[in-house]
Amino acid sequence: MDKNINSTEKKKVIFSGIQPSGNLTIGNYIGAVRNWIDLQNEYYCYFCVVDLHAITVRQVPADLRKRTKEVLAIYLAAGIDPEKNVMFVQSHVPAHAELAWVLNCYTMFGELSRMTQFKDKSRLHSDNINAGLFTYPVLMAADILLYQTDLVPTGQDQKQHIELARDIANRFNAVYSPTFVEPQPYIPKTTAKIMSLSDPTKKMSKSDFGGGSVGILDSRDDIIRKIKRAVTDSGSEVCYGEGKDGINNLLNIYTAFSGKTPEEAEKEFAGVGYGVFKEAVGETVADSLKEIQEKFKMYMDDKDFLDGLMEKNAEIAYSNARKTLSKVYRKVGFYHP
Ligand code: ATP
Ligand code: LTN
Repeated sequence: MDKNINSTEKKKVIFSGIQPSGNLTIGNYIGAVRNWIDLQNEYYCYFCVVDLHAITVRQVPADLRKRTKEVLAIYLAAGIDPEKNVMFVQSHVPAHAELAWVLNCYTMFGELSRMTQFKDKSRLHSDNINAGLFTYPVLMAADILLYQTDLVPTGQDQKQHIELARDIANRFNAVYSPTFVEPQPYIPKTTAKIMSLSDPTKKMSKSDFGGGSVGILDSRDDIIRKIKRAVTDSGSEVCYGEGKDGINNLLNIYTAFSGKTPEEAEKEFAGVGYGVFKEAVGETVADSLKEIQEKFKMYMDDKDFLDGLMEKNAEIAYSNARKTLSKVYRKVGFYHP
């Protein structure tokens, strides 16, 4: 692809990212990466590894470094084409942190206090409620607004942050003059929110170490074992229903990986017990992830390719981001001779 954003007919712009804060889960795959694959032909896409966001929670430096590369390799293994998309690492493009500072001054304390992810994470990390955790959504707004993004494909949990990014863009545009495109959330209706296997009322998360998460890179045995142990209710019928959070979640996982409809899945497992159903879900997930895992290994073994890709794409991203940043600096009144 010609990655010069000005050269071809103007495609709409997409931006999305994942934090290298843990092993990517099947929630990240179903809720994010897998949906990106269909978008890459129609849109000008930026797919970012958001390492600046990851340090809002304490990370082991060596693990963060390793995971940053791994997330990029997972993007590639899942089918994101490096020739068609700008795939890069957030901290390689300093414009993200620079714009975030400016936008901090156009974001209200009250707005940030209402963010549910902040409230959840403050509870989870009560010993480290740092300012970065609080202003996390402003950095995310900077990611999005820097590239004049039209659409932001994420899971449902990020909708509130994208709406805030829109409010910040509107505010800035109103104080000065049109500067930013107003981004829209892009949340496919079919995208299920995958819940934790150990507590199906909570979102499956890559920072959950309690066995509630299935990693994209987990071994076949681990996947099957974790799904076998998933918390379910005391009933025995495999069907969607109120109070059946565990089974609802497993059915969602099954339909997401098998491509079957909820009705087809219910029919397939009519009359069988939870044990047989769980076994089938585990095997389906493991089978579907096999190819990604093989490709992942291939990319991880080619360090030069990954490093070169990061470098080249960071340059492209920076050259596009710089245009917005210069505009912003000029509008707020910074003196740059
Ligand atoms: P962390 O546990 O570190 O907070 P996370 O697993 O919630 O991370 P993020 O990096 O915050 O993952 O999210 C990356 C993308 O994956 C986002 O688009 C988010 O909406 C999506 N996503 C994360 N978890 C799920 C889930 N359980 N189901 C569906 N989508 C998800
Ligand atoms: N907060 C997001 C990750 C993220 C993101 C972004 C997603 C950071 N910057 C920009 C879309 C667009 C999350 O998924 N937790």
